Amino acid sequence: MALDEVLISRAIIDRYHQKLVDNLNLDVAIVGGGPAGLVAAYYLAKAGKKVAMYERKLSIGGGMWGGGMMFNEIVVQEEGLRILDEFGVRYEEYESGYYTASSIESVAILLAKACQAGAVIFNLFSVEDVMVRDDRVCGLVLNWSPVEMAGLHVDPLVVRTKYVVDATGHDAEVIDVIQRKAGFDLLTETGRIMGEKSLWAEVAEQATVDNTREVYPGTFVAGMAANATFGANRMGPVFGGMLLSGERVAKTIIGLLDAGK
Ligand code: 48F
Repeated sequence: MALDEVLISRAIIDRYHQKLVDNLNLDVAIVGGGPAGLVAAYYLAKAGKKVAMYERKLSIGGGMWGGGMMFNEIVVQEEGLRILDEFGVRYEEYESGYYTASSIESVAILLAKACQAGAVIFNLFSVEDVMVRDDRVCGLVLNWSPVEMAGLHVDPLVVRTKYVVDATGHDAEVIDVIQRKAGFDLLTETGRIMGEKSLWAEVAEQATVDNTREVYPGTFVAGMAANATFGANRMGPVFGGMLLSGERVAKTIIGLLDAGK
């Protein structure tokens, strides 16, 4: 069959344009495509919510690909296994209570399941700001990552959303913008980002789940961003807390949306 190069180009442009237009008004916008964001995207989409994810990098998966120090295996503790089971990620017991999974298989399956559940993923997008109305975040300000990387002076575009999930990892970038610009205290003990503490796996893993909450009206934190925001420890390459945090933020927001909030 003859292939028309211009038709190939038009197909890509048309389909992508449609995807952008269809996702200008969201139930939930997730910032960051690491494990916490991917799990959240899956559960939200599975519940029928309109959810889009924005990831700065070309590849989705955040810090999960690299396992621990580029050894591409992750450890998941007992509590996180039901999430691996839900997704169908294979794992093996290493010693009692410690399970390992391929970091490559984990990212690939979390991503595939999130997409197939209906989450729409925009890679190469950087969230540079938020929109705030009546002391509530109601939108994201987006630009191409290459624009950001090149330092080009190009104005952004905007999407409207009922809820935002900051799943940007250690830097809690969305909360950082809110802190700088919104002129309103965060819902933390100090009213500010409290900052991540040093590595302590056991304490950090439970804290990630406990800290998965609303930190500014309309905005939740999940994954490592939750511990950075609420002043808890980092945990290293144990991933149960990340998975459970993604589930928790999704279930909380589904409850709010279903209640018409
Ligand atoms: O860092 P990341 O994997 O976050 P996570 O889901 O998982 C943390 C673990 O990977 C690991 C750990 C495990 O125990 O501590 O670090 O909490 O993924 C965050 C993603 O957000 C993207 C970034 O490129 C990464 O892929 N990101 C960060 N800021 C922005 C962003 C932004 N402003 N706009 C778009 N994407």
